[in-house]
Amino acid sequence: MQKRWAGLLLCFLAAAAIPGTGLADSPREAGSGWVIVEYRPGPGEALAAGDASEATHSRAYRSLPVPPGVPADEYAALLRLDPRVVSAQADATVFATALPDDPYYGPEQASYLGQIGVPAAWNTATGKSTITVAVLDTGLDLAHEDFAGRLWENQADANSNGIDDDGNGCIDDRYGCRFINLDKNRERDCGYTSSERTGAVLDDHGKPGATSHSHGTMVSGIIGAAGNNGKGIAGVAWDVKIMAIKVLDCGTLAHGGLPSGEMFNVAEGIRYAQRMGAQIINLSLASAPGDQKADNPALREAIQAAQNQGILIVTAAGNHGSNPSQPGPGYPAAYTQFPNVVAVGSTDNTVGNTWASFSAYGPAIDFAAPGFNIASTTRTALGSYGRDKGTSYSTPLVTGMFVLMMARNSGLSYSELLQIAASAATPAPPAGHGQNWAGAGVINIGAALERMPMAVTGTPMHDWKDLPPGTEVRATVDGSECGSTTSFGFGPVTRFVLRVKATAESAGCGAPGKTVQLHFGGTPATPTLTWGGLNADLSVINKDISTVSPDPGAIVVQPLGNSWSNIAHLDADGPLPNALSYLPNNWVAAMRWNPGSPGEGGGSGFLVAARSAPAYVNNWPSIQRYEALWIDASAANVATLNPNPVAGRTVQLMPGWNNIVYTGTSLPVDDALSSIDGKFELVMRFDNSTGAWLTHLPGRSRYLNDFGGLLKLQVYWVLVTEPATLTMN
Ligand SMILES: [Ca+2]
Ligand SMILES: [Ca+2]
Ligand SMILES: [Ca+2]
Ligand SMILES: [Ca+2]
Repeated sequence: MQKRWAGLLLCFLAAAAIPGTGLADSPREAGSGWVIVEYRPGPGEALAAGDASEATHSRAYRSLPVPPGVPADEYAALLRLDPRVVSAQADATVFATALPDDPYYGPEQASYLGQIGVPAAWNTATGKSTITVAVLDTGLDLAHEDFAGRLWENQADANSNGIDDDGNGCIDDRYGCRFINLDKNRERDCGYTSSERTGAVLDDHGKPGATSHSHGTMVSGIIGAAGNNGKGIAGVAWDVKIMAIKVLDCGTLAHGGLPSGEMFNVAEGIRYAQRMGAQIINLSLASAPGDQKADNPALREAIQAAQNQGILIVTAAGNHGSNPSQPGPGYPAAYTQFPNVVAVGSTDNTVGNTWASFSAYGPAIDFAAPGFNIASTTRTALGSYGRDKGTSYSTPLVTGMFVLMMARNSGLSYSELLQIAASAATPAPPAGHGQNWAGAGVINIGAALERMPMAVTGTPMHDWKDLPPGTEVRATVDGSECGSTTSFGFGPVTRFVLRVKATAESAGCGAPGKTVQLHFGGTPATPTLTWGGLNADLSVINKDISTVSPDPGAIVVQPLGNSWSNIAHLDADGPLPNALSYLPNNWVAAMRWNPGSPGEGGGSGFLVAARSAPAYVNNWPSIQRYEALWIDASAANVATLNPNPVAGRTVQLMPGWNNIVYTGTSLPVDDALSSIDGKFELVMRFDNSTGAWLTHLPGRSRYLNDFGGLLKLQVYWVLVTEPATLTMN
């Protein structure tokens, strides 16, 4: 069986332990929520003559903190109303360059990580523990100090009972799984006793004193060793989960101490990684170039399945570049038919990131990354930290880049990530052989992060009801056009998928602290979106964004139908019927719903005020502003002055139906009624013009509800289950 599968070669050359080193500094901070205000010079603040050349300095700029709960832009708009204020605008958030305090960062890593923009990338993303990278390699030192909290775990089989509890084909696979065939050499040199798939994923590469060792632990550390923890090195991603999949043995004498494995087991490892939820797979391994046995259907099917699920496979080109007869990359890097397979070559980062003469080359190479003196974690028993060279170690730098990109925006496809990484790469200098060795170029992780767009998906709405397919959806930032698309029908709903450009792609567009304004059909929508700073996710999924009918102006017009209409009393408090003098003269009777609480002995019912009946007929002597009433009249428009209700008005609601005048900001129903969350079952509105009842059932699909939001100064019926205080802001 084993002979059918090609042997694998590792893509590293020689490792060395790192000597002791000093500490790097670690300035870290993040600011947000400030408004820059420019005040006019007041009396007695006239400029001194000598200051004329520095007029801008003599103006009074001040930085004011934004009050909690208030969008910075709105606070700035408020301040601009002050006649003493010349200008006020929300401050952009900037971040100090966050350098990690890991002791080997400065002396060992800063040079080559600086060349590929990693410190700049850390201004906006340092990783995310929700992202899982499967490392198919020699395993991992699970107890290493720089992997504390970075181990992916399979909770469903996190025991040692010898049983595959979760039926995933691997026994006791708490941290990952081992896929290695047993043979005589492995039995003798590695101490393996079976080919069984188990959770035995400890890195066993190298013996004490060996010049090379800990391949899997090194590869994993480059991707995701804990950063800024004051220990060892910093991974490109300070925070990520590593799934350890052992497909390479300890390095048998038969292979000169080089770890090896079977391509079939690599395919099995890819399938395991996919099943168990990895988003990226790192393969710092390759077959010998030209070994056609390595191109097998099992491997192709596993890669295809990973591609179908949007999983990136980042794989080493191999170290055969110095052999002119077979310089090409081995498999799986050699596959060009799978766009999710990213083949990585090495630069010589000690000589201007030129081609590293060991690095395999050919059409399949997609990116290059530094490959010399790459520092990382080693097995604790062998000294914990070391450095090495080879495409094995360029590959995890590229994997780390994709982790940071996914941390910055979780909503992009792998092909979008690849396109952004390619556009951000630094063109590579040509090599003497004249062939492609770096693909799109040398990765620039900082530039890639700066180019990440905001991804917004949802439904374009007006008053929180779907607008039709074909609606134009646009985004602006400070008035600059930063992306547009057209909505489309998706079953019964309307959808859009919008990319909002970053300022690195289109000047004036997104940057930390900036406000993104969406427009549906040319109308500004609410709420606006904020371009987040450090470790904020730029993916916005299904947030309710809507254009909203404008609030009533100085005059509020309410339509009456023929017969009964439900309107808001916006005029002053007063005795009935005189207080209703704004109604047409033909009104007959008015009623008000009086909610009651049966448990407290009260009863619901209508209070009545007839216009020209004897006083003893009426049980409703006076009305107050913001009461809702029914009026029996003929069709007309009723106009009253807008009382401009203040925010924070409260209404006491009783179990059963309540008829209210909504005086808060126009909002989606759930937001408008958040103060009685969980206590209301149904909201209704009577359309006076048509005489129809409209309903909104919380939790029901939006397209089945008649309305989706509460609009300012409209009248609603709310069915509540218990006494509740509604606050309208
Ligand atoms: Ca299992
Ligand atoms: Ca088990
Ligand atoms: Ca560390
Ligand atoms: Ca490729």
